[in-house]
Amino acid sequence: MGNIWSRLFRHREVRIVLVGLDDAGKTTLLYKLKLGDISHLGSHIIPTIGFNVESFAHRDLQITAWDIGSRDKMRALFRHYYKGADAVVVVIDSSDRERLDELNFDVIKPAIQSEELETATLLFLANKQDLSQAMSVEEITEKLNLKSIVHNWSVFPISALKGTGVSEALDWLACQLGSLQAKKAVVAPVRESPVLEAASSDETDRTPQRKDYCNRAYTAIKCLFKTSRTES
Ligand code: G3D
Ligand code: MG
Repeated sequence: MGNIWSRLFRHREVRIVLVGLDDAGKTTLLYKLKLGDISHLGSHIIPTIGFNVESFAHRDLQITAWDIGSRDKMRALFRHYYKGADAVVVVIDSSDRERLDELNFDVIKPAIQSEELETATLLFLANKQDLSQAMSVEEITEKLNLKSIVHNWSVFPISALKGTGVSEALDWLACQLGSLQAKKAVVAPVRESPVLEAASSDETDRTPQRKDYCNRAYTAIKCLFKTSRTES
């Protein structure tokens, strides 16, 4: 009995690898995921030499995340961390238009061509959305030609520094990796806030809220589709 109980409720362990160009925000994201509040770290996040690894729980998953140093010569080493990875998270500096080609050539192409990642899920994070010059998810999707990728993938806008968008992205990932709790969370109905409803008589005020519903609904549909495929 105890055995069945622990099999049903134990955290499933998954392994993810964070990659991207240097300065994209991988280490900032890792500590945001691990610690939640990172404001006390200030400028203590130093450029990564080698790797950082942290383990943390998200819903019913126990996630081990590897953040790999990515200065030029280190990028060739990414593939050594791919073996056994359930997912690769590509962190993108959305404010850096100049380096998208470099990102594509040095990081994305080798990842999608890697045999080790044939069945892995790819999550692209358009980081630094708090900056006014940040590219939108649509612009990044087009410029990186993400729609041509055959893996299970998605892209989310986030700010690792502020923490915005991170839990939505992680829920999508957890959902793809079989988290029952994440599936329940993304399919849960979104209630309109009475305060917002009363305050926003102007149609344009409601647009971001509607967009959020659309994103949630889209994630939910993708999750349900995934669930029915894995269960059948
Ligand atoms: P890396 O591990 O991918 O190399 P880091 O990147 O996590 O070391 O972050 C590089 C710089 O980007 C850091 O600034 C960090 O604070 C900043 N950064 C990370 N995420 C965000 C974000 O969401 N928004 C903004 N505005 N900045 C972010 P410094 O100044 O310490 O080099
Ligand atoms: Mg780093």
